[in-house]
Amino acid sequence: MKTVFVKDVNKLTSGESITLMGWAQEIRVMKNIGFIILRDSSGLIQATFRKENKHFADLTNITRESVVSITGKIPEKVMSKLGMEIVVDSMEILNRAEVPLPVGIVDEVEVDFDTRFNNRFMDLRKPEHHRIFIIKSALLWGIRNYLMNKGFTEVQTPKTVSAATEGGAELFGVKYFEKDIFLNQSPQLYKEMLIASGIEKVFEVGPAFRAEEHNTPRHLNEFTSIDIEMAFSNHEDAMKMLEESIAAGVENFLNNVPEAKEVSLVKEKPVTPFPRITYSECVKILKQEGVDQKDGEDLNNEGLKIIGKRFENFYFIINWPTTVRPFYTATLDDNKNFTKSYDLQFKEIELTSGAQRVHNPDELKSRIEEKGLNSDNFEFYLRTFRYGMPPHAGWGLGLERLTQVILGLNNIREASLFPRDRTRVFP
Ligand code: ATP
Ligand code: AMO
Repeated sequence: MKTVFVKDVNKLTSGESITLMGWAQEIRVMKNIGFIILRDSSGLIQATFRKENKHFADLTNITRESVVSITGKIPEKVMSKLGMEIVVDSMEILNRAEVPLPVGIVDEVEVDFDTRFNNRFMDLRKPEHHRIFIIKSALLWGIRNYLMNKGFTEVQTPKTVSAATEGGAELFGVKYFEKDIFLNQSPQLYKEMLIASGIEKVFEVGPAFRAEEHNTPRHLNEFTSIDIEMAFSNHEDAMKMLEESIAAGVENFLNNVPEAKEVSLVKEKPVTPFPRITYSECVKILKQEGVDQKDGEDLNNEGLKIIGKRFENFYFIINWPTTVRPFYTATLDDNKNFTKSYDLQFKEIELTSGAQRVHNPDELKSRIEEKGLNSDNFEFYLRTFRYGMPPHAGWGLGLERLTQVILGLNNIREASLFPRDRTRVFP
């Protein structure tokens, strides 16, 4: 197993013999000296070959991006501009890369989107692309850790299902032996059913599938949903859990990923609580601004841009109208036209939807039917409300959206290793 990473070399003393393994990013041979710029997942180092070295001649045969193992010593005086150097004693070529490369790693030439994503394994060798996933991982780890510390249990629910949750239109149908079923849009019904099972606080990190018809810069057909559900809680409790989870995730990547501060738009742990604005206040502002915004309708992109300008980054839009929220959303105690719901926004982009849920089975059944859905299809879910279902609340947070907005990526696909969209199910 590889034991020394490039980033560790600075901690070693000169004269020490080490073996480094990685990719030959650049090869340069001059009359009396030659170099390989060796890259591994942690950084770049210059490997220097003196003419008398038996591998000096090999340098003319190595192709860019070949995988090599290099043993050598850290020199007394580092000459490399990279600030990291190893003077080579021996080298083994572990695997030779073919030429030409499908996409370059260091070349400045603009590569079109399709070429990049058709060759994603190479595209990810670029440190700036690789770093997105290190940050995404640290962000998720911070959120997970926060939820674990708050007593949540991580669960896994089925992705092959027989009922829609978030409305019928965006569903992928799947042939399942002799039945027609769907890929799950959200673990919504299952996380609520687990509340009835008495686990009380659950979270899931898993794929969610949406048959989005149009290619947009912020929609994927398969994304990672971070979902929570908590018993004996209301929407306010769930919002607090959300803002604290996000603050913990951001804090974790800022503290643990080198150069994260330079590339992140959010440079400090976000201050909580996040500001809140009601849907009705938004409508009032938009009407004043001359936007064609109707009461009771979703806020469109133009409107969200205007509202987003009023906040530095994260904020909640709360109390959405009942007409635009799913059947499981609880209504306000004093006004059935509005809900105990919220979206978390970052500027104009929605990151999370959440709410307190309906926990009365009769009300839930009517709400399903009011949305034009067949309540018989939801019997497996409804029955769990008839034998002791606590009041509960939760949210669903899109991990790629969160990564996208925090890093200011102009396309959500940059935050997905192998994105799925209307035209792409490859590689
Ligand atoms: P929802 O929760 O409403 O099902 P969502 O979680 O995917 O959708 P968004 O899609 O960001 O959240 O919703 C915000 C706004 O984006 C919507 O009000 C709508 O105007 C717009 N929008 C949603 N889906 C699409 C799409 N496929 N193409 C273009 N615009 C869209
Ligand atoms: P919603 O449908 O709003 O809510 O989805 C929750 C969050 O998931 C992300 N998201 C997406 N990300 C990328 N591509 C998509 N096509 C896509 N669709 C959604 C967004 C969004 O805010 N059951 C509820 C959650 C709940 O109430 O607990 C739900 O799924 O970041």
